Amino acid sequence: MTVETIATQPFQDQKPGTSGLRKKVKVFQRPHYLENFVQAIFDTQRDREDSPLVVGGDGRYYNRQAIQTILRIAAANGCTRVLLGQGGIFSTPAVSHLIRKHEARGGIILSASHNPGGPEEDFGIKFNTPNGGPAPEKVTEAIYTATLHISRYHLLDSPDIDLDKLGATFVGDMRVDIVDPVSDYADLMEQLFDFDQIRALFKSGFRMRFDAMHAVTGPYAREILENRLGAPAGTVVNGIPLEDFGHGHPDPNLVYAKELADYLFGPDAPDFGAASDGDGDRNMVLGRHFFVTPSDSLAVILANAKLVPGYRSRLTGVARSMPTSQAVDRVAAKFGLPCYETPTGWKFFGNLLDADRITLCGEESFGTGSDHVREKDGLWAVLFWLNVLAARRQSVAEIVREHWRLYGRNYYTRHDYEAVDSKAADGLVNALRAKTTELPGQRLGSYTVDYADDFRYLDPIDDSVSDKQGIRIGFKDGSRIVYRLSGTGTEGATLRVYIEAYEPDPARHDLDTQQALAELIGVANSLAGIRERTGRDAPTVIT
Ligand code: VG1
Ligand code: CO
Repeated sequence: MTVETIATQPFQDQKPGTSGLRKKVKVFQRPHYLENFVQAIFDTQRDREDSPLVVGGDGRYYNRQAIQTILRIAAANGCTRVLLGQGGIFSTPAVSHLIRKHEARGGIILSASHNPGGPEEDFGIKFNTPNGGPAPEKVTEAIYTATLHISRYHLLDSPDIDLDKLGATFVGDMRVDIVDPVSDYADLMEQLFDFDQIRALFKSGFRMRFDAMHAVTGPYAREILENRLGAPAGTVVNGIPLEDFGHGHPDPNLVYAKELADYLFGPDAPDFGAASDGDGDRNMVLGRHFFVTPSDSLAVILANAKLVPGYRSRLTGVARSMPTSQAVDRVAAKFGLPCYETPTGWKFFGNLLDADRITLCGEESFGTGSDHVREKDGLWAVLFWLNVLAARRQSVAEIVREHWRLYGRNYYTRHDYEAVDSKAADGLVNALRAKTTELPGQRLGSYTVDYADDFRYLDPIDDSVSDKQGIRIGFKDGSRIVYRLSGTGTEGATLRVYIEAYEPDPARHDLDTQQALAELIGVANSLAGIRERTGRDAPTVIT
């Protein structure tokens, strides 16, 4: 076996977005495309070079081929050891855990998360640093810069390995340990949550459904919920990871997890329902006839953390991404805990977690997590809820309603306009940015603007600055409108509009969300000129 050095030319489009490099599979299949990006990782990430590299993905189409290529490049670049999930499978939080457990040099995760999979669909790759978390901006910038100057990559001329056979194998001199992707992660969950209490809950007849959406969490959920916690067989549905996610869109929300939502709102609804996304880092949580918004979920998790062994008496603070509703802020204030507001994307929580400034964090986009790993974690959130339900023995609806009575309700919605013309989307955001200076003090309908800006984040740990993170318009009564463009889409632009209003009065806690927010939604549409600029009459997805 020989190391070949292959001449290549830069691609101009390898700038990682919110969560790594995401493109159509067809783009990744172009000669040298994946190779260039992987070589750029090895050319720039030289910490702990003698430690293992963790590699795995969500099982989508092209996962297996990409892994063989990555192994050849890793071996040719002097990597000594790789930890690989059996079948090329690892959920994103499981990779994060293994990096930390083995003090690895980092990880390469192959996923386009909630985007569909298949030959015509999406693929993605991202590098996680030795702390287990997604690379911070300075690292992704370094990798991107390397892709712009690359002229060669190294490849070991070696045969494919069998990805399914557990145990050690070699690619040249590089040792590859193929491990069960589930067991270490399941053990970690057992350390954090009261499994005995949850087992007793299932014994008492509590029923749930977990929809793995044909994506990576199936094997994890089966092992944890059915094998270790005693939930009846069949609790986990769509539990076998498929390359095309069964033609589905593995995005756990009311639109794409409709089957689950219909079941939870139907006549035979169980007590609890949950789903996760392609790579296992997101979660949706439902009670019988009740949907929990992710923003509320984060607030309820914080409010009930004392019921969960792994968190009982060790909360240092919380953080939420900027567009996430301010529900958690109210709980933090009551507990006297600091609450940080970060830009969208899990990488921005990393420094706060590493410095122990925060214990829990979350995003409105169905992402919740803690300092147990450095990624958001879908099953972790589901287990947190199960632990709370087992300790309180109330329904999901009762718990959330009681939470609103105590703290008030933050009505919240997100409107997504997908595959919008990129120029139109940029124009819309630029026009809003230009308006921000004149908005404060203005009346828009019955709302008065308090502040308006394009969010700029100063990281309190390393003083790095991230600007242009989204237009925020705050009103005097605490309501907000946020506009930002997605950094994970692969077709045109996706405009996201986030609308939030605070309602302290319990008599007004049972309104329909879109109705409760109707006036503010109108304000958001007309202020940005969404129809005029994008030609769209209605959002593609309303959450
Ligand atoms: C979206 C979400 C963001 C999340 C990101 C990655 O980004 O809004 O909150 O962190 O996806 O999620 P954007 O830029 O499209 O709004 V995922 O599950 O990659 O892992
Ligand atoms: Co994901």
